[in-house]
Amino acid sequence: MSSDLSHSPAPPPIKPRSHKTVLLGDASVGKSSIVMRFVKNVFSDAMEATVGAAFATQTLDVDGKTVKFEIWDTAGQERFSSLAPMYYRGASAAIVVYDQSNRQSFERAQTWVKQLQLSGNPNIVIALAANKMDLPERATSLEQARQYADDNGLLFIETSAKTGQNIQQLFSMLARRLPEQPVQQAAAGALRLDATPNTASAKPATLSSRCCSSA
Ligand SMILES: Nc1nc2c(ncn2[C@@H]2O[C@H](COP(=O)(O)OP(=O)(O)OP(=O)(O)O)[C@@H](O)[C@H]2O)c(=O)[nH]1
Ligand SMILES: [Mg+2]
Repeated sequence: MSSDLSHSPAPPPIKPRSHKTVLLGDASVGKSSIVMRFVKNVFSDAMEATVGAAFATQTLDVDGKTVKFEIWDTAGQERFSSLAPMYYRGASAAIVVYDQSNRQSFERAQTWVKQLQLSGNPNIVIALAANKMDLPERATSLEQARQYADDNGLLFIETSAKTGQNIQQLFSMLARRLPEQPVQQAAAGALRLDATPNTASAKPATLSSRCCSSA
């Protein structure tokens, strides 16, 4: 006897994979600007320095799967550096950002990579983002940065939060490397910046003047 499946209840919607992702890097390298571009598709020449950290979420469709990023955008100023472990602890992914026109920020990025590698989370996926590619000055050659990334098992990409170049690609690249197993993390104690799914057709959300700074 054949069964009639036409009245079966619809399967529950599949929850997107959720991944705690932390941005680290020197002050003013463009961490918050990268997050703003990814989450709201906007850029400001007058971003305020982040105080402590800011939190945002964004989903992205990659290869037919929806991935949810729970993003901790840390403050790069030296006085906040001791807070960083709180934000990268238990993270699935880290984006270490430097400013291509600033040599010191590349050195600082290497310090963050070392710290992440010693942090006791061997499975963390780390991407090195060479930001401000729209600027003509190059304080660090791309070859050198790419070689450093290869030697340390990091993903590497050149980005511009200003023009938007490679910002989606940065997160897609991470999404492809992240494990299937969802990682749910609590997100208390910081400004929340929820956003609509970021697909190719998604419209940019309106800019919040308080975005990405928990001041
Ligand atoms: N030309 C150019 N400027 C950028 C880019 N990304 C950020 N900026 C500018 O760089 C400055 C610092 O950007 P933020 O995003 O605040 O940098 P941050 O890394 O979050 O800084 P902290 O919060 O202090 O750690 C701002 O004036 C931005 O407008 C970029 O891709 N190109
Ligand atoms: Mg910032």
